[in-house]
Amino acid sequence: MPTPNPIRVRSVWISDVHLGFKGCQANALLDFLHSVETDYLFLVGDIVDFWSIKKAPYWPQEHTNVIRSILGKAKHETKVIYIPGNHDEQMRDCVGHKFGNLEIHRNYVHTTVDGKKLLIMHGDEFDVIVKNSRWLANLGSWAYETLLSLNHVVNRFRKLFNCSYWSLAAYLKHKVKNAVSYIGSFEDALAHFAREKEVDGVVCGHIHHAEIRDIDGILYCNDGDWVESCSAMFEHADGRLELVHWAKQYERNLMRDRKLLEAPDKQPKPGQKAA
Ligand SMILES: [Mn+2]
Repeated sequence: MPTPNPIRVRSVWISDVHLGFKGCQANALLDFLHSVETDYLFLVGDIVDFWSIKKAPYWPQEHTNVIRSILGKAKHETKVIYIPGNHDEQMRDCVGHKFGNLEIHRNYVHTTVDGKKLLIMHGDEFDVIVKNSRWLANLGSWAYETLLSLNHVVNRFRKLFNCSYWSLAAYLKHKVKNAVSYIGSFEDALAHFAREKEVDGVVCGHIHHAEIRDIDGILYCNDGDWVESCSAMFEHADGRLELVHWAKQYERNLMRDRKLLEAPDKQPKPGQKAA
C-alpha cells in the first residue's frame, strides 16, 4: 500500500538485512522503503545472506520484494551505492560495476550537504584486529592494511577446511560478558581507521548495534540491522544525521493500513439508510 506522506531525506543507510535468512524482518523493511524518499541509498553490506542460503535455502516472496523495491528506487532517480559485507562477499567480485543508478563499491566516501566526509564500509575488515588485541588498534595505518588483508587470508584458510567465516557478531554472542568491551574495541578501531583516512566520520554495520557517537573528534555511525533492531540512518536536507528505529513505526503503519482497508465497510452504501 503506498504511503500517504513519505519522509523526504537526502540519504539513507541500511545494512545487515540478511535476505535469505529466516530472521530477516523483510516486511518491516519493505514498509520502511515505501515510507521514505531519498537522493542516496547506501546498502552497507550483508544485504543478502549467502552463508545462510547455502546452509538452508530460504527465500520467501517478500525477500524478492525488498530487492524489487530497491531497484525501483534506483529506477526513480535514487542513487544506490552497494558496499558488500562478509555474508554477501561474493558481490565483492562485482566491485567497480555500475548498473544504471546502482553502483557497487568496496567502500565509499560520501560528503554530507554540510560538508562532512563520511567513509562508508561494512566493518568485518576489523574482526581480526578486534579479536586479536587492543594494542593493534594503536598501530599506524600500514599495520591496519596488513591486518585487513590478513583477515581475508585467515578466512580463506577457514573456508578451505570448511570452517565458517569468523564473525565478530557471532563471537559476541558467545562472549556476552565481554560484549560491551568488544563493541567498544570495534568502534575504536573504525574511528582510528577513519582518522588515518583523514575523513570526518565513518558509517558501518556488521555488529548489529546502531549508534551515532563522537570518538575523539571522529563521528562513529553504525546503521544497525534488520534482523533484531530494524534500524537505519538518515541524512536530513540540512546534513543532520539521525538513527531511526522502525519496529514501532511499522506497527503504527500496519494499524493505519488496516483502518484504511476497513473504512469503506463502515460508510453507508448509496441508497442504504444509516442504522
Ligand atoms: Mn557482517
